[in-house]
Amino acid sequence: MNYKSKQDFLDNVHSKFSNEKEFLQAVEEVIGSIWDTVQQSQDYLDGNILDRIITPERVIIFRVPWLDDNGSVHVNLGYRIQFNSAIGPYKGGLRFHPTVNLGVLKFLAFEQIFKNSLTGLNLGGGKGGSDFDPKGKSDNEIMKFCQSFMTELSRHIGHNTDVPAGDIGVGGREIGFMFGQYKRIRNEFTGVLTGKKTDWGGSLIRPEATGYGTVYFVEEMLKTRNESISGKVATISGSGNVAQFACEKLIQLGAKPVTLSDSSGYIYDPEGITSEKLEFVKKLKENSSARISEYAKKYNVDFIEGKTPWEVKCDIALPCATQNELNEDDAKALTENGCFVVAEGANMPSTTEAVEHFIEEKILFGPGKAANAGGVAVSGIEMSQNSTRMPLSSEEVDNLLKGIMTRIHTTCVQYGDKGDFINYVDGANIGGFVRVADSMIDQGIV
Ligand code: NDP
Ligand code: 2IT
Repeated sequence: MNYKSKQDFLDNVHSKFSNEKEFLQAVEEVIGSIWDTVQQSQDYLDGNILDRIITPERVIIFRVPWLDDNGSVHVNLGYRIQFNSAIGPYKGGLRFHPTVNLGVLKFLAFEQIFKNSLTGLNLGGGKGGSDFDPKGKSDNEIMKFCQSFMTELSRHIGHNTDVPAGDIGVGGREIGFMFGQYKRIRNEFTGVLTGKKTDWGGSLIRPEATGYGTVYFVEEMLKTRNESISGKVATISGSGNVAQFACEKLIQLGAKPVTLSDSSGYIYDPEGITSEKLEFVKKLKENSSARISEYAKKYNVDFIEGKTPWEVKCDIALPCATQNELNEDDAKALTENGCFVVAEGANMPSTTEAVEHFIEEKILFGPGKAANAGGVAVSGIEMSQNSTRMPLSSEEVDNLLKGIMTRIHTTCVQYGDKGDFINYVDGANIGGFVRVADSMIDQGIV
């Protein structure tokens, strides 16, 4: 179908998916970047690539019943969005959080298509999860939930079909419970999940990969302005997996991270978060109910309740918590305070208006699908270690990760260079899209 204009296409998408607001936000951004590229290709137009790429190949929604420690029965919704397999098996994380719904998971799976393409590996796009809230649950309840979730999910995934991993609320412990259940049901030991512990098939550096990769991407962006990370002040949101390892790499490279946060508020440590203080955070956050405010008590710094850290003066800001956690006012506060680098460790943490502001101001803005692709890239490397049954050393994986982040940066420059500045949003969207679209054309109308 040929659309009269970009607006005509977007109006149609809006009318079809009016209650999936995060999905609409993600689609609108990608379409904004790729529209001209599509109009210039007769193959893309003839193949109706736009309608096909915004439509998931398959959406699975299922019941997850589980028993709590008192014997009461609970029911949550489980999901897996198998969005696009043009360049590889579906790949993407599982999120357990009460805000999970179809629109959130469709946005995440849609973003994942382009992110995975940018890694240069053979990974399709997928995402899944549940509205289950891990906070306040016992280990036994988490295990029961994970087993019930996997009992159904196991019918739909496989190491050559769809390979889930972690995301918000899903880390090594949950991957362990789900892997155990998959193995029991299918009687096979395969790399069906990534983010496994190293004793049973996980990759070294996978826990670190998203945060480290985001900082490697920042390094590449800074090089375009003959700058480096050393000596820069950085604000970080979140205090989970991505935030912790972004913080760790910043410390290693001589920057001064001054904030971390969670859904209750943020801590501001003007002296800088050191390796020792970060160890405290890692231990603290092994319990998902623990609050970052404990840091403020222990190290006698400010805890700012109910707010995000974007009001703090910094050179570099790394949103590493969740979607739409940085709005237009936050973006203005950041640039007015001199911040000139923003890299998204989280998926779509900046609102549409915030992104527009960063681009108008021509700062170094690395969108999530480029900046946080290191996590899924090392998941791809985990899959290849599982296939060859040959583990790599930390140094080997870290070097591969650096190489991939550098190549993603090069792709962003190739497609996003506007002469006087690099639009990394266009660069990532077009660079990620072209490979998937060409593969879809090669494979016919499927
Ligand atoms: P974790 O569960 O380890 O940590 C999540 C952090 O974000 C916690 O500090 C949590 O605070 C905070 N957070 C979550 N939801 C909200 C909310 N609605 N409002 C405010 N704060 C919130 O998750 P990850 O670190 O793995 O993921 C963080 C982000 O990075 C997500 O956007 C994820 O999609 C993205 N990402 C993750 C990758 C990975 O490999 N893990 C790879 C690429 C991207 P609280 O404890 O209070 O809930
Ligand atoms: O958003 C993401 O890229 C992830 N949560 C990681 C996905 C993966 O398969 O490692």
